[in-house]
Amino acid sequence: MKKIICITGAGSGFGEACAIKFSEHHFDVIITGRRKEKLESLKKRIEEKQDVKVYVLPMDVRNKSAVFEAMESLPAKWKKIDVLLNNAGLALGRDNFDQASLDDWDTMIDTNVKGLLYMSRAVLPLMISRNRGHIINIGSIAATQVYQKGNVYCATKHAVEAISQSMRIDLLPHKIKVTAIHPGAAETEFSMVRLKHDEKEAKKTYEGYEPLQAADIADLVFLLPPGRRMFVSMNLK
Ligand code: NDP
Ligand code: 8X3
Repeated sequence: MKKIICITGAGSGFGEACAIKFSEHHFDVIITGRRKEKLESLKKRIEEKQDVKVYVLPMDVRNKSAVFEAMESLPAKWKKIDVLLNNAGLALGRDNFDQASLDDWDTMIDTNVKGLLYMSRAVLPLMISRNRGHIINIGSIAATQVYQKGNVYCATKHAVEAISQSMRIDLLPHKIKVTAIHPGAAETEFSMVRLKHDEKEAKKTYEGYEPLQAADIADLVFLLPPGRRMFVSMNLK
């Protein structure tokens, strides 16, 4: 019987790289995200290469009822989730506090904080009933540091670290391990999303240093022993 990992935001970046990495290590994979076509394409690529199964579960983590209904809809075999990777998240805008868009703030809080909470609560009963499980939360270097014009994105990632610490304590009696991984800047769709598809501005994000790649994070997510916290920095050029 293969182990099962459920990954949020698996259509690109870290989530996609983690789906590939875990499939290479014989995990069956539940992949979630809003863009169904990205998930279907990933499923095809993985199943062509590896002797594993991929279950596509499109959802928006901000939609509380959709998250719970999606997990409930899983066939019994797929409910035996060993690892939940809370990865879906985004930054929107690089604006001073007094100028930032309130809608951007709402979206970041709803996705990075509330989405992670909903997913965790929807999956936890499945783990608790088996008295085992591992939750991995993707934070950011912004989980402990703030930078200019990072305001609410940094706040959401501080929240991810605080939630991870709480989970680690409260879920110990159920033998559920909790890991938080805090990457520095990595070259994914992240900057294009943050800068609203302004390619020139997005490229500037990585000037002066060598960004991490999604595969670097996937290697760490796979190797890190459960229950830890890790910071990952990028390299100066
Ligand atoms: P990407 O933009 O490549 O991936 C983010 C994924 O999250 C997308 O596949 C997106 O899929 C999904 N997502 C976004 N909003 C929602 C939603 N409401 N519901 C479901 N899925 C959603 O960026 P990364 O891979 O870089 O980001 C992954 C995580 O890593 C994020 O939490 C980010 O904050 C964090 N991070 C990123 C760093 C970086 O520099 N790249 C550094 C540190 C942390 P879809 O649009 O299809 O829903
Ligand atoms: C993304 C990396 O440095 O923009 O979390 O906060 S950074």
